[in-house]
Amino acid sequence: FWAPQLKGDVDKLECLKMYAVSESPSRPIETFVFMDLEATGLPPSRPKIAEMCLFAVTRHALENLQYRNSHPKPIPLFPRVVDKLCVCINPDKPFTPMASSITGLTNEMFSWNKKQKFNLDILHMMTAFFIRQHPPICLVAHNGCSYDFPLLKAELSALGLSGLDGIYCADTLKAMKALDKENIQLSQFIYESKQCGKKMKYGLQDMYFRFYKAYPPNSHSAEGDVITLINIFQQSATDLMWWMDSNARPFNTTRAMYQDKS
Ligand code: DCM
Ligand code: MG
Ligand code: MG
Repeated sequence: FWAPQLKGDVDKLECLKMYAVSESPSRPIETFVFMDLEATGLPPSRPKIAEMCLFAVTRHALENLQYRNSHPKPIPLFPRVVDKLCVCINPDKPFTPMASSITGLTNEMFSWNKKQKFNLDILHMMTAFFIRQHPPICLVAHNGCSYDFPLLKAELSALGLSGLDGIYCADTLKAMKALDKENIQLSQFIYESKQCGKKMKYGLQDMYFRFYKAYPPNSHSAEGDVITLINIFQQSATDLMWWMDSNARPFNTTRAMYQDKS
């Protein structure tokens, strides 16, 4: 009974320490770069990236969503003006059976298709992609603080690179939990869930189901997950952007998921 409470308190302390040394952007974020990574496994397996997808969407697009009339409520249309970068990366490490099964990726596919490893060109592609976006720029990933950001940091660190200068990052899973807690959004849904004694679920697919009453297509492909993330972001874009303006932190303050052994 005590352990989880203590762990929670330690997490809170870690968060406070982190916020003490990091700063949120001094002006509103102008570009949200939605990101998803597929990799060889979960954090304990020291995964390597196999696929990276970035969709850059402007604040303007998210503040001026168009809707398709639909019953019982209108559905936001996917933004039309979006820059996209999807890259296959030879992870040079065996996939765990689970990771291979959910992503549909195998090590053979990368060698058959002569795909290159994570190298300096990936950083150059990302940098060129970012230079074309209106700053401040914020990377957005679902569970990003626990998975995508530390993993990207680990891969960059392994190449001796410090990170992504001037880029912020924010985690939609954290944001959606925080907003639910503040009762800013979805109060009706929380009320209904509590009535049924159900625990709120915040996974990408659960969040999509919450809004669209169907499971998202192309789960566990980097591009499919980015599209799903944007679809759920659009459902409470104003609140999420507001939360990120004050809670985004510099990507470079991310701690690598693991240290390179070599
Ligand atoms: N992953 C895994 N096992 C799971 C879920 C995820 O090994 N049950 C790993 C492989 C995925 C990566 O995490 O490529 C990213 O997960 P997601 O597809 O949810 O973005
Ligand atoms: Mg993901
Ligand atoms: Mg994914």
